[in-house]
Amino acid sequence: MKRLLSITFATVAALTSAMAQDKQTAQANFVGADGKDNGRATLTAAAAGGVLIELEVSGLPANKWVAFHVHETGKCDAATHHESAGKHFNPTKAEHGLLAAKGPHAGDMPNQYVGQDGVLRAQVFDGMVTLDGKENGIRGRALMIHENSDDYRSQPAGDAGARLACAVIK
Ligand SMILES: [Cu+2]
Repeated sequence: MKRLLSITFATVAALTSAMAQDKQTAQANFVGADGKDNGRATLTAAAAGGVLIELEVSGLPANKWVAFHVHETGKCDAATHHESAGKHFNPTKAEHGLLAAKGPHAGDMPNQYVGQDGVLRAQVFDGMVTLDGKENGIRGRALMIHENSDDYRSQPAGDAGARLACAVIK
């Protein structure tokens, strides 16, 4: 009995450690252009690859399509207008744009619509990224919402304008 118990504990410990290393969910808290908290996202990795991103962000321009991307650096500093987050996440060195001939960046996602209340509520699936530690993993990188829509073609970032909300993926 004693031996069985110690095996069970060892198994639980091994499983717990495996789950911590290969966590299939992540969280991200948005920081607005003014440096204040303005929303959050929950990310869930899909078994076949790709990540579902569920988000709610407030204080955005109402009745407008806005660009939504993964940027390469997980640093959201409003004092730099969130330039701290760097360029789009682009591990395959593709061109920018979901509709570009040599695109897209792994961090390119479709524009999202902000309602009358200035709140963006969306569920977006990016099939080009993961939450694991591999080359296309986005944990430790940043989600970004822009002032304007992405034209899906202009280099290097779709002419999407100012960075209004930034969230480090944890
Ligand atoms: Cu962007």
